[in-house]
Amino acid sequence: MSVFNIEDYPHRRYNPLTGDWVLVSPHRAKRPWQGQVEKSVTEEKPPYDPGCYLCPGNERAGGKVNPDYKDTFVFTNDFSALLSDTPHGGIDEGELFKAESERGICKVICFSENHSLTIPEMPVPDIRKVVDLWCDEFRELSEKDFINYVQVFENKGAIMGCSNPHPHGQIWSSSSIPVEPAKECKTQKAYFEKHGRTLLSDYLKAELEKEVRILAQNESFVALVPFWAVWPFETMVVSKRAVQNILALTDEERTGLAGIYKQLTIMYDNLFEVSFPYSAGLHQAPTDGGSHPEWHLHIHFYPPLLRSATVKKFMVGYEMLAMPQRDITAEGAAKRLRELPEIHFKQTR
Ligand code: H2U
Ligand code: ZN
Repeated sequence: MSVFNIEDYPHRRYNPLTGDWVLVSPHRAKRPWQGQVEKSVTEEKPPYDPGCYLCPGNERAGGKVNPDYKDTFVFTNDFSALLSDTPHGGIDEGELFKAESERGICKVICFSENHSLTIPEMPVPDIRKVVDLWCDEFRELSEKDFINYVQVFENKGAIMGCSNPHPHGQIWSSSSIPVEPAKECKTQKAYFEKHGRTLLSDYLKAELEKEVRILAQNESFVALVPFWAVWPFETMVVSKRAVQNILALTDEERTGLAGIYKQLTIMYDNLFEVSFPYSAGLHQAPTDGGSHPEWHLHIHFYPPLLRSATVKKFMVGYEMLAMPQRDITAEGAAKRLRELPEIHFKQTR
């Protein structure tokens, strides 16, 4: 047998943020593809849709009417998964049956009054208004006694179960720290206690030296494909400064966040010349009153597409029963994304 190298041989990669592993099978990326590859169709949407529950002036479920807003608009989710007045309680029948009541607040955020836009098509100053709204909401929610974690996220595209193309995101905030951020709390704390630096500042420094997985950067943020990516074009945006949450960002850094979000999502749209679906969300320190010097603000992007505008990766079989697996390497994905034009494909037509 010849000597192992990471480009050609199956291996597993460690995710230091979660403690999970991913199986990488680079040799399989070379196999022929016989499935379908459909051409993307970009249907143009109107800037106002009378049937959209997020457009200004329209009625939502339950009869509430949206104001005639401009730019951003936030409201409490009409079908909130978490409620602020859930009574305290639970089930504790020993080791096998446990349940705990959970309190929280869920919000919906419209990014623009314009139904036809998405973030990569919005001007940076308008995306900055979204960042400012995230900050305002994060501050307000974090100040509540019973809110210990705030999850800001965006579900984009029908393939992700997104119910409406109007540009929007959500915030779910809760009393307990949810599963994924809880893993990152543990790993970042252990790393910080050992080294006195955040895990992601050391990781970012190493990635900036290696360059192979870097996609874009500005003064304040870096976009990269993490070494341990699971989804074919999974990426992360990491702040250059080790800040615990978005409230610690300077004015310039807030604009930097808006800028990198646009840059990255343009790459995504340009990859298959389609409005690229994904779930993305900010990971920030818990809002439980602790100072959390170990926490380092970052954003995960989990897009499902694999081969074309319609062929997505399925997390099935071995992945449901054993562990996640990928064929195209993180480095290969980074190279493809990095080499795309910087201008949105719609502007070149
Ligand atoms: P998606 O981003 O996954 O499409 O979710 C949109 C949210 O909007 C969803 O959580 C809420 C749903 O509960 N919603 C309202 O709050 N009011 C409505 O009139 C329809 C949808
Ligand atoms: Zn709309």
